[in-house]
Amino acid sequence: MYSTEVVRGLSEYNLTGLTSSPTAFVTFDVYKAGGLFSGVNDTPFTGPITIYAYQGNNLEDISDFQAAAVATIGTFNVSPGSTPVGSIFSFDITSVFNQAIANNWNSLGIRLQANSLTASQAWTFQDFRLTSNNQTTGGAVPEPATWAMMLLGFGAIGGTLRRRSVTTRVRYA
Ligand SMILES: [Ca+2]
Repeated sequence: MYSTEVVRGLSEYNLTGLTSSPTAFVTFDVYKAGGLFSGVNDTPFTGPITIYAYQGNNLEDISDFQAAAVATIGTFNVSPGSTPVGSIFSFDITSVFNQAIANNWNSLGIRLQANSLTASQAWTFQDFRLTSNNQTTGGAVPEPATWAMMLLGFGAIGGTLRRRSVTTRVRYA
């Protein structure tokens, strides 16, 4: 279920000690057209990717994909022929950033999502950073090992759902 909305792009920013800012931007680069693992999510997706903001917890965990979005930051399009590796995307998050500060959040999450992705499609982004008040905060971008664990997590969720639906079918047969 959640694997279909995963683009390899997720970051959370520790807001501790930061104050409201006249400008704030989130920026990231294209790392790869496709996923991180050969044979798994390695087909490039073509279409729009939406950037959502959510309340983070300064940890990379599976709840990052389930957390309710509090705002839509923007949308951009990707296609293998027209989105070269190294392309830089940057979006104004000033209002969302300042709202998070006003709400005393200690973490702001940014999630890239393409709802029409199939299980074999992905894009990989890297070097997420939040820039505000001339200070740059590096995003906690998952390392490949972390992603492997998360993919196992997705598999476990799928397995649970499948088992549940099989049980239901038997009961009503
Ligand atoms: Ca998190």
